[in-house]
Amino acid sequence: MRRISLGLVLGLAVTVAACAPASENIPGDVDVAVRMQDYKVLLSVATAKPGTVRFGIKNEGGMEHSFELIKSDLPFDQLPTADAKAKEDGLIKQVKSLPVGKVSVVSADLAAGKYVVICNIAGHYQLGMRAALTVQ
Ligand SMILES: [Cu+2]
Repeated sequence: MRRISLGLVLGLAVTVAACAPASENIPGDVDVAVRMQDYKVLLSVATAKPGTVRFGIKNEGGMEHSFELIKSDLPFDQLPTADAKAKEDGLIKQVKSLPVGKVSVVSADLAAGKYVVICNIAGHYQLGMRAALTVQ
């Protein structure tokens, strides 16, 4: 009886571990590490050099997020919105869906200027998922 219980407990523990989302790491050699949280966007740097910029984006939150890189001279928290989303004028790069715990690496060829990094899942931009990036 005792053995059966122990087996059951171990079986459950293995099942729980298997169901937990795998957490990936942002590669160390990216130019900008982007950490998506509920509801924040944290950038490892505020500026990047013109040219090819590699972004390593991790969803550290507890729900689906997305990544959008938008070129805009507007303040990062004042992009126009419609239907609970930021308008995507100036969109340069996007990762439409970033599951919990996952990392996505994207490159963009960027000219000097002002950019905004956001999550554009409905409501998330307004809740604070936005950050400014200057290329110079
Ligand atoms: Cu989001």
